Amino acid sequence: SRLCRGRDFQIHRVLTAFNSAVTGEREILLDRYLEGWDELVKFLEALGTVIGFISQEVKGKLELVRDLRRGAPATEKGDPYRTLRSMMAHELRAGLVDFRRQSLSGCRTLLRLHRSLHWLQLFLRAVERSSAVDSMGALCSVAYNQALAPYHSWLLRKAVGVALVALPDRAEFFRIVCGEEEKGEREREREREREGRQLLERTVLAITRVYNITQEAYQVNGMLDLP
Ligand code: 1PZ
Repeated sequence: SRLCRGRDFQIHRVLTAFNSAVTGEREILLDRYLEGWDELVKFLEALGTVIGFISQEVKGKLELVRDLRRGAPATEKGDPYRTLRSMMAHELRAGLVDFRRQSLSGCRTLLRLHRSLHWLQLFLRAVERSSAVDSMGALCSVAYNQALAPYHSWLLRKAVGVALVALPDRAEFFRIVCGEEEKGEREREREREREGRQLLERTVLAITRVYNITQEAYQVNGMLDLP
């Protein structure tokens, strides 16, 4: 749309991907889920080089799941990596899920992405409620401490703290979310922020729906703590 041509990143693609990831049977389509993440990676990349290690991490996880999908293509018996539930069933049946040690299963890999979506939900909700005085770095780290830090080592938590200090300011953030070329005018900035907020709201809803279904699937299979 006209509103949201931000560099390479387009938030409506995030919205579309996560909306179309959910089927009528409350299945999560992995291809759509990964596409949603591809777009989020573009957003991360637009934020600057300091948080480059974060987008590298996400890309690595996306690649791993896609490699697994390519390695176990559809047959007449089914398509193992078509949906989240089919992946879980396939990997459990094939003994690929290790409950005691780190492994390279799709289940444990996607769990990291899933926890990151939790971070993203918390962060975006905080952005929605925020005002001009709140710094993006602060909103990020509050969400980080709640959603991801409990799973990270001390060293990593420190590195993330350093990376978050280098985040761009609010105006730049909304420019990326809902980019326009012109800058500066107060009225225009406010208008852009309003439009950005509306799209953010719908995106948060789509992500929350995907998150909740995914959470339930991990819970049912006792896989919320996969190492
Ligand atoms: C908008 C600014 C973004 C701030 C993001 C908040 C901080 C995220 C910190 C991520 C650290 C990445 C370094 C590698 C961590 C991995 O050790 C862990 C566990 O994986 P394992 O080692 O078990 O294989 N990886 C993760 O926890 C995944 C973290 C990804 C974070 C992505 C957040 C961005 C979401 C999209 C934003 C648009």
